[in-house]
Amino acid sequence: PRRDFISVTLGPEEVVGVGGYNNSKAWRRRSCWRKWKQLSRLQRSVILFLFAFLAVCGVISYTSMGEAWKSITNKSLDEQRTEQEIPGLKLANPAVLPAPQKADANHGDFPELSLQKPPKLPHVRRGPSNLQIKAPRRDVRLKTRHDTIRAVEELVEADKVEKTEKSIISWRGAVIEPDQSTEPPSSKIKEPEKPSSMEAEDQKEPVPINERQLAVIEAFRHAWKGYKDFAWGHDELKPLSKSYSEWFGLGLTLIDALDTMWILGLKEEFEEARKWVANDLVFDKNVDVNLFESTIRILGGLLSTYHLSGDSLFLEKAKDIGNRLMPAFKTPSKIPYSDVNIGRGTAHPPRWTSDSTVAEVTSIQLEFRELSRLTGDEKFQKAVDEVMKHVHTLSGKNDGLVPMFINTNSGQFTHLGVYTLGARADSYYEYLLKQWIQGGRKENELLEDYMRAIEGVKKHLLQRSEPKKLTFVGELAHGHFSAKMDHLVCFLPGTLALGAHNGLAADHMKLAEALIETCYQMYAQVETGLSPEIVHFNLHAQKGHKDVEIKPADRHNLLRPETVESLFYMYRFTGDKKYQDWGWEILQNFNRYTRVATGGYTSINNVQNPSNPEPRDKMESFFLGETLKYMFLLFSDDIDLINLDKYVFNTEAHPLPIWVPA
Ligand code: DMJ
Repeated sequence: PRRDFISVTLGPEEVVGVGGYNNSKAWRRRSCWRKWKQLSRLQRSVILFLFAFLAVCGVISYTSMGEAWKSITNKSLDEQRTEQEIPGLKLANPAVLPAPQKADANHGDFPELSLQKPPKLPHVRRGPSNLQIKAPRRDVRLKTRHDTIRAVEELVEADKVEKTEKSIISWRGAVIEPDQSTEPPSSKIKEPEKPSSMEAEDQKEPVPINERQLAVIEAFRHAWKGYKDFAWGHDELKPLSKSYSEWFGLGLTLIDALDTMWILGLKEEFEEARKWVANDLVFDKNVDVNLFESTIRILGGLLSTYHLSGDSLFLEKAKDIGNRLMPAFKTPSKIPYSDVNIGRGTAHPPRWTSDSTVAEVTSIQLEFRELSRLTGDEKFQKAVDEVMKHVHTLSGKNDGLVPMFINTNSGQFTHLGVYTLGARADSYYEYLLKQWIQGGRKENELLEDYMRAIEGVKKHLLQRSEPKKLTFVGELAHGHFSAKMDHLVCFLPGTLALGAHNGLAADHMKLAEALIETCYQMYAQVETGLSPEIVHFNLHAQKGHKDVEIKPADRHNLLRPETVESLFYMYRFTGDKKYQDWGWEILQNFNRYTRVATGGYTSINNVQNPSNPEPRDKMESFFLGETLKYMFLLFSDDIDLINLDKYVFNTEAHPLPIWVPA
């Protein structure tokens, strides 16, 4: 059925010729070859030559291109790695530091660089290492070898500084700088503050100790020998009977003397005393102590020794005694009791009254406030601030002058109408000013009370004696003026001078100058050249009478510090050498009439009898804590030996840091 078609068989050429399509590989090969055959011999030679030439060029360029590509690839990898290690830092040179070379040699290599001063090391703050701002490790571009070497040296130096900063707790026979930025206590409990350390002072040329200071050191050693031989670890030396007396049984003289030894540079004695504190000072004792006395002598002494030495042992002990004294504040009025049993944690007033002494409850503030600042525990400061705030508001003052007693139940002054700058009121005035200074001169109520009180002194208590017209501070009892002045009042010229130094009225300095002259006369007009405990001034000229009269009951001398203390302030602020000379006279008279040959110094009963001053057989702890310390400072011409813009002395001569130095 399918037979009606025509079959035609064609050769390859004919198929193409008729326009048919064939793209097979075999056909294409055959076609190229036919074309090549159709070329002339010359044409074929030229083409072959061109192919050969291109092939040679290709081989050569392949080799060099490969190298170039390889290096490009490697470099970018290096850069990527460097970027990961030091973000933002691109090194122009390979990241390999050349070996350090001497600066000079280096300088020769790079004549275009002038030799610069060594770069200032970044300031590293004092304080616990974890709080220190470390020397920044600079992300610099190290452009030259010179720069590189300098950078390495800087880092080595910075590391050295860091290590030194961490390890500073060094013996220093004298001055120590408080931390530049001590802060008032915060409300949060924090790590203990590091003590004001001393490196700045250590870097200074030490001021040589002069002859008079050496004499003080000798006197101290003599006193210390007596204490060590006959009273070691007890409260007070009895140098004549070669024994001791106990008051609290807490090594009072030893603790009071710690910072004096530090300031005088008595390293061996200090180390020995430190060992006693570490091994034998125990506060867990069933013993009644006087809150004020143990605060100013023990707490104050431990705190200042901590600041001077940087040794945390003293802070630990300070915390312990501070805590044990706190029960004193548990009274209906929050005015503390006079006595505390530091073992039992109970407190009470004296047996015969529920009153406390005004000076006592208002002269524990510097110490408790500092304890709060150091521990971060505000309970200490709160308790003592409350007392000051309360006293600030009380009635019963007379132009800023306070009575001598305050009741722990009612919180009111008692025994109204008697005003003195002496016993039972003295350090109230001193601590108004000193708390204001300690806190950075911001607490206006304290300043107000201080300024008002000094006006009160001027108005009610100042008089002039005859014949020398010495200005003195008497007492007022129910409207009657008494020309009686305790030696204790001789703290006042120093305090007035300190106030004037801190910017208070210039007439305070004038008054200080007049009063220190009087205090000196209380020594100079007496047969032994030593002041009695109390003097009465003559208000009327009488033939053959001096300015100073002494009653038989008042003619003892307890080796008290107040006049020497004020001489020290006066010399510091005026530079007038007469104050040093007066102090020198007093030291010589202590040596003449109170020195005990076998060791120690003694209080005497009669300053009017040079042939028999009647030794009392007792060396008070404040002779080492205060009197000799102020002597040593008075004879020094180094204002940085306890700089008064950085430290404030408590009423027992223990220097505590000013929180915001002037
Ligand atoms: C010291 O304990 C203190 O100076 C106190 O303020 C007054 N009495 C003695 C020194 O005389």
